[in-house]
Parts: sequence; C-alpha cells; structure tokens
Amino acid sequence: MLRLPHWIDGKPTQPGNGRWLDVFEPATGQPFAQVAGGDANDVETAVAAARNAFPAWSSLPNSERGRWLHRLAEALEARLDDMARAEARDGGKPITLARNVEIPRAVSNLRFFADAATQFSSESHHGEAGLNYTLRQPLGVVGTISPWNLPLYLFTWKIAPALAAGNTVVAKPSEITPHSATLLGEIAADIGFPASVLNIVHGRGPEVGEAIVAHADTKAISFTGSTAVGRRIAGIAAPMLKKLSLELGGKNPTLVFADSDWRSNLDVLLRSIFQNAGQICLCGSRVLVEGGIYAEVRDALVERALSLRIGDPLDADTQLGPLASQAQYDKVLAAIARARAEGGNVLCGGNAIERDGWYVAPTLVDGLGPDCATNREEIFGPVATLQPFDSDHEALALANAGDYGLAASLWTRDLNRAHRLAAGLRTGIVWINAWLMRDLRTPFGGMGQSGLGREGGLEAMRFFTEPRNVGIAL
Ligand code: TXE
Repeated sequence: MLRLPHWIDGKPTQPGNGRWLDVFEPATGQPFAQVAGGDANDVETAVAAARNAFPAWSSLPNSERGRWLHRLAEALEARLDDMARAEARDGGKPITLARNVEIPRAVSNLRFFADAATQFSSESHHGEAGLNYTLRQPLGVVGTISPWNLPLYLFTWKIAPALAAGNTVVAKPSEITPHSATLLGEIAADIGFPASVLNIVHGRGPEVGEAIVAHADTKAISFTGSTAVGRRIAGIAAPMLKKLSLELGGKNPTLVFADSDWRSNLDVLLRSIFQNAGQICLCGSRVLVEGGIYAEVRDALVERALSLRIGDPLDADTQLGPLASQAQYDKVLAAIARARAEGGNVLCGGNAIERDGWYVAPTLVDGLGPDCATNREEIFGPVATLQPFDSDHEALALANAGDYGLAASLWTRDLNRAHRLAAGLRTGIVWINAWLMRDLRTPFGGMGQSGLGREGGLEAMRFFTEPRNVGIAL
C-alpha cells in the first residue's frame, strides 16, 4: 500500500513512533494509502530543522527566495496531472475541478508570492522630529495547519507568503487528504529546494497540530479549519502571546434580487452552492430570494441541481463527487435529518446516494426561518436553504443573521442598492453579481465566528513579518 511519509530536512521521514494512519478513498469508502501518524517528537525534529535553516533562508536576497518559489511553481505545474489525481483520490474532488481550477491556483499562489517577495516594501514617515521608517522582518519558524477541502490550494496559500517573507515553515496538511502536499515535498527535494526550509509533518490534529501550536519556537500559526478547532488553537496560543491567523468557515448568504440577471447566471449560482460538493468555506449555503421571483428561482435551482452529473471523481465528466470523509458524510446526513425535524421542505435530494462511497445527493430545503440550526450552523456539504424576502431591509437582516461572517454574494442591477448593501453586510468579503472572484491582492478572511485576521496579498506578507519602527533624529 502507498505510504506517505513526513518531509523533514528535505528528506522523506518515517514517523518516529512507527505509527501509520489509513487514508481513505471517498469514492469507495476503502483505505488506499497510509500516512505518517506523527506526534510531538516529529514536530520537535521538524522545528529544529526549520530553526537551523532560518538564518540562511532569511538572509537570502528577496529576489533569490522569489526565484526558488518560481522554480517550485514550475515543477508543480509539470506534475499537474499527478496532483489532480492525488486530490481526486484522497479527497473525492472531481478531477476536472482539481486539474482546471485548484492545482493551477496552487501554482499561482506560489508565483504570486514569489513576485511579492521582490515587491514588498514598507513605509517611511517624515516628521518634525525626524524620519521614521518601518523594518519588516521575518518571524522565524512559523506553523501552518490546513484542511482537507482544498488541500494543496490552502497549503500553498499559507506556505508561499511565509516562505516569501523569509520564514521557515513546519506545515501540517490534513490527515484526510495528505497526498498532494507529500508530492509537493517530493518535488521540492527533486529541484533541490533548500532543505529544512519547508518541513511537512503529518498526523492527527490533537497530536501534531497542537504540538506545532504549543511549540515555543513557532512564532506564528496560520490555521484554516473548523471554528471549534480554531478556538482550541487560540486557547493554546493566547497565553504564549503567539501571532495567529484563523480562517474558520462560514454560513454564507446569496442575495438574489428580482432586477438581477439571475437566469443567465444560474451556472454561477449553482456552482456557488455545489462546487466541491459544497465543501468550500465560501459556498453560498443560504439563498435569499426576493419574493416576486422566489418560486421561479426555486424551481430553476431545483431543476439544475437534479441535472448535476454525480460520479467517480476520477471521471472527467463528474460534477459532484463524494464527501471527503465518513465523518463529513455522517455530519451532512445528520444536518439533513435535522432540517426535516425543524420542519424544512426538502425540495430535492435529502438522501445518501445508493452506491459505494460517501455520496450525498444535492439537496435544497426551504420553509425554515433564520433562527433554526439549519440556517445557523455550517453544514459543509451539498446542502443549501432558500428563504424569501420582501425588502432590502429584510434581505440584509436575514443575511446578517447568525454568528458567521465570511462571504456574501449579491445579485442586483441596481448600483445604489449593491453598494448600500455591500457596506451593510457583516462579512469579510462581498461579491456583487459574482461568486468567488479571485484576486490574490485582496484581503481574505471573515468576521465573527468566521475567524481572525486576513490572508492574501499584503495582509499575508504583513502577518508573516514583524513590523519594527526605526526613528532617526534629523
Ligand atoms: O476540521 P478540523 P474537520 C469545518 C466544516 C467541517 C468541520 C469539521 O464545517 O464540517 O469544520 O471538519 C487540524 N489542533 N471546516 O473536523 O478538525 C486537522 O488535522 C491543531 C471548515 O475535518 O478543523 C486539519 O489539518 N490542529 C473549513 C485541520 O485542523 C487540529 C475547512 C482542519 O481540521 C486540531 C475544514 C487541534 N486540536 C473544515 N484538530 C474552512 N474554513 O474552509 C484538528 N486539527
């Protein structure tokens, strides 16, 4: 059986405790590989390696670090097909999505921050007393913990700015989808990427993740995952006064107004609900529709949901694959049962699909108010609710209900309304007549229970550096 080791000090490394964890194929529900089940000792080894590598890596000229990241991007691009297959197998992600969208985006994460390394600069202030300038220096060893829904994409989204800014990294991919990050470790070694600058430690969250957070020598932690784990990480990091970035998911509203061009954007609306089987923190899981067009929009979405091609993620025609894990499958089915118990009308789906693996039918539910658990708790699956509204005021109140605040997508042709609502929505991101518009320069992250801090562009480079003030009397 395929075995996925840690990558520490530029070498494949066995877990010190000799423990391996099964990695499952969501399309069959059967194990197909094993991943190192590391622990605090492996983290210790990785942190020591990263600490040793820090002086040389941080003192390279920025352009040289940028060149290394460009080389890594190029080598990753050359392995696009292997990477896409790896993610389709261990995450159940449709291979077309991996091949055409997510792996290319992982490549662009590396390229973007490779260039950012050469363009990142800091402020200076001329004043009566003299001149102040800001030194921005790398932190040292930093830890990154990433989830299973966009494995390589989110892995690179964190390591790229960390490395570009001159830090060395101990990275923990999700134990559910460890394959693509392991391949990246292999690729880095193949191109002679400076050893120990990027160390990958596999294993379970409580053993490896917490050890990375709790280690005195990791100077910052960048985490994407559940709100519950984010809180736990914050609890460990706070007394250490450790810098934290937390991206914790959402319960995102999509607001569809009667004057919008919703008919010709049904594809986007459908994708916003069901892309990656709804396992993206940005997916719209609460569709709010203006009363006058409610029935029409509902019927059109149901019709399109029923036409999604469900199948083997390795098949290029598949649009909706299985959920990534048994735990996620159980969670989504329980959420659907709860929606029924709360009085929801299941408009389509509402069941597991009769075949091997962790498949759930695309599900739309209506008849539920904003206060029920179905509309307040993240489900993270192919499930969305629909609610009607009658005024801008009501739309905003429904959209802002609940504790999350990651993203909102707003569909209208009325420019005034669009800008007014964009300012009133309590989310870190608002898209107008769009969903998941991507520009790596923009701040990415959420408000409320969706997290703390922002990633992307300058925000990420700032997170991974220490700003220091130098004042000179003139
Ligand atoms: O996430 P976890 P899970 C949400 C989504 C999903 C739910 C549960 O609602 O249904 O979370 O998913 C590591 N200390 N999102 O349980 O556990 C873990 O090994 C340190 C939203 O799989 O948060 C993995 O690498 N690390 C989301 C990573 O945290 C720990 C993406 C995420 O896993 C840890 C994923 C601990 N104590 C899930 N426990 C998003 N924001 O997009 C686990 N980990």
